[in-house]
Amino acid sequence: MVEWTDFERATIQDIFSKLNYEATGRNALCRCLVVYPWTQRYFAKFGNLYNAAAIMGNPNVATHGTTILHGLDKAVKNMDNIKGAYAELSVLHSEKLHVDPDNFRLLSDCITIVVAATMGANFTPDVQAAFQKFLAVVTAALRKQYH
Ligand code: HNI
Repeated sequence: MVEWTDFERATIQDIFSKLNYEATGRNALCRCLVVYPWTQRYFAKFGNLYNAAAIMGNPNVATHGTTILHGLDKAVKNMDNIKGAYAELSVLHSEKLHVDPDNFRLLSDCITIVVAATMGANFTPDVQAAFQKFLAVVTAALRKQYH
């Protein structure tokens, strides 16, 4: 089981209590699709992903970005059993969507960059350490059902 300090728990709750899910989700998924263009292969049905402007203006990308960020709520609410909380979602990404699990780390990095840009000076090294640990635990949980 993952051990969390009081500071880590409080930091994660604080970040998500102040999060703009729509803006953060859209910006993070856009970054992932632009910076790592091979990830676009999973979203063929989303329509025009031709360039960064098209991706930023794509309503399906915006909607899915919000879905992903709300997907993190499951971990925020189950800090002591993130692995169990993501078993079903891991199976979906592995067996139905066939998402290369390395992409979880890439999207997590994009989420971190967007949160850091939003928080500015408040995204201290201690806060970053807690947030990246949180996303690393989520990523490990999403990889768990891959065989
Ligand atoms: Ni992901 C669907 C959460 C990473 C590609 N994804 C979802 C759903 C959630 C979700 C929630 C909706 C499930 C449902 O409909 O029941 N995805 C997450 C989370 C992460 C993540 C929390 C990591 C932080 N997903 C990724 C990555 C990719 C990805 C890295 C590909 C690069 N996800 C998808 C695709 C779908 C999806 C594709 C289906 C979208 C659709 O509408 O068909």
